[in-house]
Amino acid sequence: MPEDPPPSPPPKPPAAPRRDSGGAVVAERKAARVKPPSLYQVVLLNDDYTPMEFVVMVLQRYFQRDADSATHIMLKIHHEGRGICGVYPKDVAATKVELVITAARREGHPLQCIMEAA
Ligand code: TYC
Repeated sequence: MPEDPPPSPPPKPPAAPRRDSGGAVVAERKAARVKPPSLYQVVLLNDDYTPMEFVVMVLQRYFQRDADSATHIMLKIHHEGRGICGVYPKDVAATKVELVITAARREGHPLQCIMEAA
């Protein structure tokens, strides 16, 4: 007759709370897991009235594009109807949308700027 496997050892009691050298109980907590912020893309939409130069200026001023990159993105929007200006955490994306729309309306342009989950 084969022997039974040895019984598993009894469960260990919970560890005693740690005490510092002065005898105080030291509270320990796992570091909170911090989720990376969810990202949003800021998108410009084409229209028939906003001047190309204004869109290029917006891309340079609010999205840190150089002249070539800004022109390229503007032309893509002009031909395809929309284009991504950049991808940012939610609050940064919302601020950029607000700044772009405020600047456009101040100049009387109908430019549309939106944010979408990336
Ligand atoms: N279609 C505009 C024009 O011909 C230019 C334009 C480009 C407007 C991009 C908006 O997001 C835009 N003047």
